[in-house]
Amino acid sequence: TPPLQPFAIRFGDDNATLEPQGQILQRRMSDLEGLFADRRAWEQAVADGDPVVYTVVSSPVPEVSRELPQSITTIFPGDTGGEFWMTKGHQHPDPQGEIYLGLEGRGGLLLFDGERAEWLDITPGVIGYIPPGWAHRSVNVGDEPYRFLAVYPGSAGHDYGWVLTHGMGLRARRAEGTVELVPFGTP
Ligand code: M6P
Ligand code: ZN
Repeated sequence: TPPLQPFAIRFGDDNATLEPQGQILQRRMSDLEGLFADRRAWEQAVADGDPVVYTVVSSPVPEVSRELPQSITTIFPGDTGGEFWMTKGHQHPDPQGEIYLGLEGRGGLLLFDGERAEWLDITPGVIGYIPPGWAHRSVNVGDEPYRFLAVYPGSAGHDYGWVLTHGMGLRARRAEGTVELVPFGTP
């Protein structure tokens, strides 16, 4: 594929979309099997209407080598068994960095390199830096949608199996109006 030509990409209404727009991905509760600590609560949420937990709207920049794709992720507010709604989380098979820019709401960026776990608070105007080799998961810790812009190398890829095998080091739980980070437990 030849490189794209230069073009402008704009934030749409409510910072929810990118224009022009490429793919839209919707992840429902049923797509998040094995990720929440409380499997019963997860099964119940799937049975109770299988809500959309997050969406990912991408610009038309493709995920290919040398290009720099972007996407806006919106995680809706909620918790399952006390664990805040979150993305699946992934490693980059080709270890490369990524940035997340907070746009709306209150979120957290959980990072795990297999040994060390880190938590970054992400609010509008904050950039979270994801170094090469760190798995990453986003969490909505507020009561409104949490949105962030991601920018990442097109050849980085997405490895979801790594998180199922290694876990993410910590879990983010709702606790009396605040966030409690607890040890992950057995993945
Ligand atoms: C961000 C980026 C995307 C990712 C999305 C959802 O927008 O990191 O590459 O796909 O978040 O996260 P996940 O792939 O873990 O479901
Ligand atoms: Zn990534």
